[in-house]
Amino acid sequence: MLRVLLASRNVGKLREFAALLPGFTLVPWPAEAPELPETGAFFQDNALQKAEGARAWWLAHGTESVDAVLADDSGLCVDALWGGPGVLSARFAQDLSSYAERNQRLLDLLPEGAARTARFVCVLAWVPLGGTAGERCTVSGAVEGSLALAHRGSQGFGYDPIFLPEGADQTFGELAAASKHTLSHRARACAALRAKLGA
Ligand code: ITT
Repeated sequence: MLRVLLASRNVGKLREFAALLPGFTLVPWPAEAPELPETGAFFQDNALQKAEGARAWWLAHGTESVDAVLADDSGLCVDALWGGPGVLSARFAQDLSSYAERNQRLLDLLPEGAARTARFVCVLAWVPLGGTAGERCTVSGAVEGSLALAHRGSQGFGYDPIFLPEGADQTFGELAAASKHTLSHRARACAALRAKLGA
């Protein structure tokens, strides 16, 4: 079984990876490890930057052997906001202390009558440390949908309570995790990664 260092501090993502990558042993990013920079303009740049940063740190300080590093850069892209907050999703409305407030601010930014279409995007970067873990690569997944009129549900994390996946009448915040995993951006990216690795 491949041992994979997960270069993320987002506990919502970590919980999802545990469900979405059952054939891998996941090693969490240690509490004492540094914050990983993400200064790129695109999800792909940031995913690779986080994975390479984690790989370099692990080679110098890692306490156990891992076969590869996996990093995730993701976000919510709203058409009426020119794709924002997009790559800046983790940094949007940082002056507010809860996601309920940040979600409300995002809904309030939509001009009246504007299209509510949006999508979640996830790019995964895979960087091997050993010879058995395949090639360095990136894969992506997306799910189309729209913004709900108000925050609904307490499942998931982040922007889940305001995102209605296409064809559904429940937000990701109302859907059980197992249902989110049948169609989410992260589930699709994980499926692409497994296909690429033959795992
Ligand atoms: P790491 O870099 O440590 O992985 P992060 O939270 O900073 O954690 P990102 O830079 O990729 O991660 O930011 C993505 C943000 O987009 C994240 O903080 C959430 O607010 C949001 N997001 C991504 N996937 C999501 C999902 O499945 N459900 C809800 N919100 C999501």
